[in-house]
Amino acid sequence: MTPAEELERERETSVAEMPEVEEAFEEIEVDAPLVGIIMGSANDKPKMQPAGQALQDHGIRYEVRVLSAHRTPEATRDYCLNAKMRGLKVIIAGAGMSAALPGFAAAHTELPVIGVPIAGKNLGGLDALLSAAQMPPGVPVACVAVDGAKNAGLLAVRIINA
Ligand code: RP5
Repeated sequence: MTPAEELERERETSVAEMPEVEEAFEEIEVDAPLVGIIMGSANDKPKMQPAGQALQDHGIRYEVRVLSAHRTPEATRDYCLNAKMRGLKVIIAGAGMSAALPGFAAAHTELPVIGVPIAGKNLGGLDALLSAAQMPPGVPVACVAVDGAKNAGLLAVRIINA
């Protein structure tokens, strides 16, 4: 067999094997998270916990990160830029005061972002509500109720199962 014929035979063999390889990959259980829950402060955890609970109740894998638009802007930007490539389908972003995390996240990803306004000491969460709900046109943020993390989780479930 000439070298050219050998090459051609190798090529045919590898092409013929591809469907089997693909099938084998499909069978591999990949437990990568589908939802990223991010929040501006570790102090937000108790109020964001119902989002994780709702996802868990529906068998949706998620991860949790403390990331802030103003305290850790570079880490937050990198997380959002890489989120889709890492296999995430939805980002849930919780923040108190007018911290801008949901809009900041939406500016750095094509994924759907669900904002959770968290009530702080002043203004009853109106500051956070407006910073998420009143995003200027072009950068969408879905916004649930103040302290509405449970609905954020349930909405993420619906988006993933749509
Ligand atoms: C926001 O500022 C956080 O989301 C938090 O709700 C608020 C206050 O943060 P801490 O001072 O409690 O860390 O960025």
